[in-house]
Amino acid sequence: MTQLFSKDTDLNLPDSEIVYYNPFLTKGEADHYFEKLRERISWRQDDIRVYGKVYAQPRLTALYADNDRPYRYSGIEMRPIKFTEELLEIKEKIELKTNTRFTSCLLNLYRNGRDSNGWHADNEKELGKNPIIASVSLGQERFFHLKHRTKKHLRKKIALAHGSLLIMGGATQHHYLHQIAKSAKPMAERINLTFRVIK
Ligand SMILES: O=C(O)CCC(=O)C(=O)O
Ligand SMILES: [Mn+2]
Repeated sequence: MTQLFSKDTDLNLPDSEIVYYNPFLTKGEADHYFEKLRERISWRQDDIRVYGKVYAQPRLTALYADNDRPYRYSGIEMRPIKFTEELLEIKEKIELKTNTRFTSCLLNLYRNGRDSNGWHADNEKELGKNPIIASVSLGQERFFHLKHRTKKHLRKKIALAHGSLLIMGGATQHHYLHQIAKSAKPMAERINLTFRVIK
């Protein structure tokens, strides 16, 4: 990881390759993209199936891509919309930093502290064996929790700042789960973009 990416915080968690860049976007860029994406993305709330029960997903989502390959998780199949101008601009900045061509972006809108994203790994088979995930955060700072699947002492939580970029690569998804937990504190909206390579 440290060879791949030029600088910033390496999380130094065993069995993972995770780097946090903050800031990645300037405050002006981050404010601009938050406004544009809030307004222009086709946000939707899907039903998910967990242990046979159906729930409304606790956040809004959208899928954009440069192809029409679907993405399936939690019993949902999402079909992508063509990348918008803003997403293409952000994608290009990330590609310069990571030397990777991303095909798709899964977006999340957390409306308040009750919205969340439960423990999971980004390990769907269409992402391939050791997926690289590039995650941009805009708006309300929220904690991103990581925990090792078997070594219980390996856990970390990091506050994802407005305009930051978190990259997960290597074997991270095999060994770690991540989540955005609910919070009882008053929280404004947060937009998260996860750029992925969908095969
Ligand atoms: O909102 C975040 O920072 C994480 C999103 C996430 O893990 C996902 O969409 O798979
Ligand atoms: Mn994830």
